[in-house]
Formats: sequence, structure tokens, C-alpha cells
Amino acid sequence: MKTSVSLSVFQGAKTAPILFMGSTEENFRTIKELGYDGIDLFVDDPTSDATKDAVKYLIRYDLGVGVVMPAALAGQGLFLGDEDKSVRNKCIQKISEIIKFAEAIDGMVSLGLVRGSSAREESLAHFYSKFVDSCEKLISTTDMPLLIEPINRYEINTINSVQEGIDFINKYKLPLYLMIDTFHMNIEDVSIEQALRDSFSLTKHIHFLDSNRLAPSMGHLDMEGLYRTAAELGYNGYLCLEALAKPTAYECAKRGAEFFKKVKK
Ligand code: LER
Ligand code: MN
Repeated sequence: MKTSVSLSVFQGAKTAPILFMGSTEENFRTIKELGYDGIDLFVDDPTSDATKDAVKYLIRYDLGVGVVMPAALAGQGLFLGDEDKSVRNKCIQKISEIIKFAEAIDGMVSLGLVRGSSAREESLAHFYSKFVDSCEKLISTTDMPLLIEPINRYEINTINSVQEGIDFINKYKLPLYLMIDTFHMNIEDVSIEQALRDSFSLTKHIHFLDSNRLAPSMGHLDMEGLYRTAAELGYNGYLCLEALAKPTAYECAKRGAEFFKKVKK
């Protein structure tokens, strides 16, 4: 299993799970020195200088990319399941550009907050018909896996639990995969371990956080047990600290590195 941390190339919200903020060389050097294998990149504009700097430093420090995350689009009001067709189309176009960028650096793309929430007055089926249509358009543009991330109910009202993610993919028979996140699973799933097992054949990436969205060992989940379950299942993707930078980015990343060193022994 490989390990990674989240980094945003742009100035993201302070409340977002962005461990390292900014495409500075110091951030990439620190991540490498702490022993991480790669990065999940939050990208707003694939053509920006900050994005180009990120690519330069990824190569310089020999770091891999797990997932490129288009969550910034949601912040701009662009959603794949939006009621307004022009909003959906703009979102599809922007994500297609991010997919092309991700392909060039061998990263996958996640569809999390960008799917959007279902309005109270519409049925969930109506929302999914729009979201599925957008997914089909995106799938036709790429051979790289697109990942659905189940996200907790306080952030979105579509695909909250891992089981809902599995059911969505099976129901619509789409060639999509899952990115699961233990922080959200702690809120939505009956058993994190069981959800890990149930979703394993579809899971390509894991956000590996403790109960408080900090590094494993900083909260109250059995992260060692979850690590062992992932190892037992033969998971060979990334375990990513998509964590809050608390008390500081460095301290949280260091605690994560110490955890991984301990459990890998
Ligand atoms: C993104 O990976 C995530 O987990 C969401 O909560 C959006 O920040
Ligand atoms: Mn996540």
C-alpha cells in the first residue's frame, strides 16, 4: 500500500480537508522527507501557473498522484446533477479538462461534491437521471477510472454511505469505481470494516482519516485494524491523508508518517 497526503494548488477554504496548501517547493520537499509516496491534488484550473508548478515539483521529488480532485468546481456552483442543463454542461466541460490533465500525470479523478445535492422538490430518481447522463458523457472521454466518493449527509444529500455508492454503480451499470473515505464512513456506515470489505472490488482509492479528520492515531477510530483489513484484502492503492492541517500541516503529516511506519513493521 502506498501513502499520500492532500495538497491544494490554489487557496482553498480553511475548513476543507487540505493538509498542504499551495504549490510551494517546501511543501513537496516536506511531503517527500516525511516518507509519503504521493499526493491527492486539489486543482481549480489545470492551466494555471500553480498547477504547472505542482507538476514540476511532483517530478522533482519523485512523488506519485493518486487522485485529482475537482471539488473547486462545486465551490463555483457547478454540479453534474444540476437542474440547469447549461450548468451541467459547463461542469462537464471543466471536469473533462481536469480529466485530461489527470491522465497526463497518471492520476484518477473523483466525482464527490461536484455531483451536487438533490433539491427538496425533486425526487432522488430525477436527480440521478441528470447525474447519470453527465457521468456517461465523462466516461466517454477517458479510459482512466472515474471514482464516486460517498460523502456524509452534512455536506451533500446524494450517495452518502458506501453501500449507496455500490448500489448506484450497480443499478445504473456504469463503469465507475469508488473512492472511499473513512471520515465519511464513520458517520454513514454501520461498520467501516464491513463497508471496506463489501466495496473492495470497486475501490480504487482510500481517504484514510481518523474520526476527527486528522491523521490515523489522532482520533478514536481503530485505524490499525482498518489498515490490517486493507492489507488482508490485498489493497495496493493509496491510503491518503485528506486531513485538516491541525494543529499544523507538518504535525498532522508527521503523526500520519509515524502511524504508517509503525503499522508497516
Ligand atoms: C473530498 O474528498 C471529501 O472528502 C469531501 O468531504 C469534500 O471535501
Ligand atoms: Mn474524501
